[in-house]
Amino acid sequence: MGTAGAGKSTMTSAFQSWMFGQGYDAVTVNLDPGAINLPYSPDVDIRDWVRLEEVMDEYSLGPNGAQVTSSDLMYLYIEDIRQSLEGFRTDYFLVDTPGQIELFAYRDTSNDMIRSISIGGSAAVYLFEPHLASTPAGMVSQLALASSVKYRLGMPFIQVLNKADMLKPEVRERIMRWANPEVLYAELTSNGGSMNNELGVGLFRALECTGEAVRLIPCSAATMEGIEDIYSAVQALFMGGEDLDQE
Ligand SMILES: Nc1nc2c(ncn2[C@@H]2O[C@H](COP(=O)(O)OP(=O)(O)OP(=O)(O)O)[C@@H](O)[C@H]2O)c(=O)[nH]1
Ligand SMILES: [Mg+2]
Repeated sequence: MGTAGAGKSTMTSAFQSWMFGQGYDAVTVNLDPGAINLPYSPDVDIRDWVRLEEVMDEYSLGPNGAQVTSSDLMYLYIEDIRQSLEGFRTDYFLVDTPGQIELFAYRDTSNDMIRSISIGGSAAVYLFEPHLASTPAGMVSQLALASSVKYRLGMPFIQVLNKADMLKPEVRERIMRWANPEVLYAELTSNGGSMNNELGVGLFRALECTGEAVRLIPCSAATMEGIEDIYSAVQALFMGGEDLDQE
C-alpha cells in the first residue's frame, strides 16, 4: 500500500522476482481495478471482475468516484476472489492495491475484503514516497496518513522508505535520524522547519503518544536494496524470525 505513485506495483514485481531468485514461491494479486500497464502479470487480477473504465461508463462517474464504487463492487466478488486465491498452493501472496490510498483503505468494504483474503495471516507493507517524506513537516504528514491507514486496517504494519535510490545520501541519513522522535521534534520546531506551528506539533505529539518509533526500512525496486529486510520483517512477525520455508 501507499500513496499514488509510491511504487506499489513496481515493488510487487520486484518482490516477486526477488522471491523467485531465493527459490521461494510467491503469487501476485492485483487489487487495482484501474491498473493499465502493470510491470508484472498478476496471477489473480481484480480486473477479471471489476474494471475501472467499465464502472466509469456504466455509472457515469469520473475516475475517483469510479474508484470508490469499484471498491464497493469488489466486495460483491469476495467469495470468488477468495476461492481463486485458495486455488494456489503457495506460502506467499503479494497484493498490490489501488493508487488512491484514501479511496481504498478507509472503506469498510475494502477492509472486509482484506480480512477475507488474509489467508493464514497478513501484513500491510506501506510505502512512503521519499520526496513527500524528506522534510520534517512532510514526514509528520506522511506518518499521520500511514497511522490512520494502520488504524483502519488493524493488521501488522511495515513501513518502507521507498525509492531510496532517489535520495541523496545526506537526505536519506537525515530521514533515518528521525527514528529518534526527539530529533524529529527538534527539526520540526527549529527555525528551519516549515511547520513551526501548533497543528504540526500537535500532530507530532499525537503520533508520539502511540509510543511507536518511526521505523522505516529503506528500499528500492531499482537497486533491490531492502527487499530482503521487508521479507525478514514479515518472517519476524509471523515466524518469530525463523524462515517459513525451513519449517
Ligand atoms: N527510482 C525509482 N523509481 C521507482 C521505484 N519504484 C517505482 N518507481 C517509479 O515510480 C513510478 C510509479 O511506480 P508504480 O509502481 O506504478 O507506482 P504505484 O504506487 O503502483 O502507482 P499507482 O498504482 O498509480 O498509485 C514509475 O515511474 C516507476 O518506474 C524505485 O524503487 N526507484
Ligand atoms: Mg500501481
